[in-house]
Amino acid sequence: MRVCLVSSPRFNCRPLANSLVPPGLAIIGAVARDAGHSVVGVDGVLIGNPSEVASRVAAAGPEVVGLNTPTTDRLACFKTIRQIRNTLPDAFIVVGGSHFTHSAVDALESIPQIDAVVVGEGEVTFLELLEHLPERDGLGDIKGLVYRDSHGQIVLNSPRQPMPQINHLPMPAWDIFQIDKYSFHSHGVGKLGQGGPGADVAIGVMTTRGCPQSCVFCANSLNKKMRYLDPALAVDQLVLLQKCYGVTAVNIYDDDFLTNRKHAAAFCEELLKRNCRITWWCGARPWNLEMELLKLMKRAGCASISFGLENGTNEVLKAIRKNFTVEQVYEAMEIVGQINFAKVNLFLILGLPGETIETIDRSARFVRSLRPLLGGAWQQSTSIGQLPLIYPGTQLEAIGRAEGCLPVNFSWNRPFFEPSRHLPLVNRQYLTVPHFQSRSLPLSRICQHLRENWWQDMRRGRRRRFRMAPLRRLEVVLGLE
Ligand code: B12
Ligand code: SF4
Repeated sequence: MRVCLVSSPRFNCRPLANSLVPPGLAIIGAVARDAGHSVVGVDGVLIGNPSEVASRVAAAGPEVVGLNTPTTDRLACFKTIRQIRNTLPDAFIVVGGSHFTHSAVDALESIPQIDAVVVGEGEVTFLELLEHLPERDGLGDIKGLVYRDSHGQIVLNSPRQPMPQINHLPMPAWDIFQIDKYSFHSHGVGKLGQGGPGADVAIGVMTTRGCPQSCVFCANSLNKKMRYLDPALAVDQLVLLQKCYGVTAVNIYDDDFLTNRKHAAAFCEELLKRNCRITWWCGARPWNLEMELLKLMKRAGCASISFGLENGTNEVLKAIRKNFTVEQVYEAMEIVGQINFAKVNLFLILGLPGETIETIDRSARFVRSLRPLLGGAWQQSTSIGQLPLIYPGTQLEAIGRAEGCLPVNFSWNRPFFEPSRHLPLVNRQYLTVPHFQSRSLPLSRICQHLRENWWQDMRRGRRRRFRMAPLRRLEVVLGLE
């Protein structure tokens, strides 16, 4: 089959170079190509305009078109799908990834141009789908597929379990995308950060799949089973990226790089053994960190770690099921602070279940108290206080429905805009995603509190940043800029 894999344009349909090669599409592209299909990629995110994306897709003459999108960019993706259908009336259009996985039936109901949704991990399901096309016979036997049958009925097949292991997977087909046109800001690490063509290239690699935790706002419900990539195979990817693509920095995509400390250490040892000198950064849970392992990570090229702290009070951490305490976070930061990483990011979300005005202030004070521990890393740090967004398939979606955050007839695959009068300064793409707010603490109250209590702090010398508040405001509140 001739397959074309397309990344979604951003929410505003403008080209964005400061992005990453789409990993989900790159891996299913590799699997399809290994099975003998002809695979091309179209960088929707770099092109921007949906009609332009559609004409590039049409030029490739595919029989199958595959797309994915984050929820934040989905409206641009839907436009692109419609344009592709106009130019290729007979192509089979299939979508996948987290957004469509958790809203599969809704997507087929709302967007008649879509033929099928691959739910969960796509490697095997997509391959089986290609084997059943173009006749479309036997689609009902493919686990993990939701599709429209020849009578227009939506058919929901039985689910596909996650693959037991991931060592057999090929290298992602990065080459089907214009890898040298991408650059992703690296939180100020290394030479990256310029963006645009010609800038240093950063790309993502996974050394594990899965996360056993169950944070209420996270869409990982189908991705709980841990799988570990053999460290030698993970390092093979880094070496290839460095040698063949000139990649200078790598984002380790693992949900928590430190879920299994032995595996993390083995990956670092392998990098050192093979003398693979490349800058990388990762995300981890801020608890129970080991000094020796962090030192090893630094020696192996880790420049930065991001921690999803979310809140600085134990009540809210418990309510959102983070499974660590502020005392553990403090201890963890005492250790991280001694390693001298270039950068340590602490991510916060304001207004999750259990939040009160008092916990917001306490969180802010707690995060501030970590500053002396992190020294220089903190100086460049970005700690994002973001308002809570509801993504499909999360526990927060159910909680949000009960709190009346989603309209009664809400659909993940039809246009939605959060009324912005209470959130005048939030990034626009986030207004396309429903926000969580509890009846006892509406977001307008949070914004009002920030304005009344922190406005002067926020104004001081930082006028240019105002547009992004309150996302940015909290950074200023906490003295992070
Ligand atoms: C790395 C990462 C990022 C990176 C890079 C994202 C990028 N554009 O490449 C950064 C930091 C930029 C990022 C940003 C965001 N992210 Co993010 N991110 C991840 C993370 C940790 C890994 C993604 C990944 O590479 N996975 C590896 C690949 C192989 O898996 P995959 O993409 O799921 O693909 C598989 C299947 O889904 C399927 N598949 C995927 N696409 C397709 C397409 C077809 C046609 C088919 C058949 C199959 C298929 O097959 C693949 C192989 O099995 C995931 C969590 C996770 N563990 O997946 C969150 C995740 C994708 N991100 C998430 C979110 C919320 C965001 C943000 C919206 C956060 C924010 N508030 O700004 C932004 C969106 C930015 C944007 N416009 O892309 C959510 C997605 C929720 C949603 N419904 O969109 C996730 C799932 C985290 C979570 N658990 O809640 N993210
Ligand atoms: S937020 Fe991070 S730790 Fe929590 S469930 Fe999601 S991936 Fe796991």
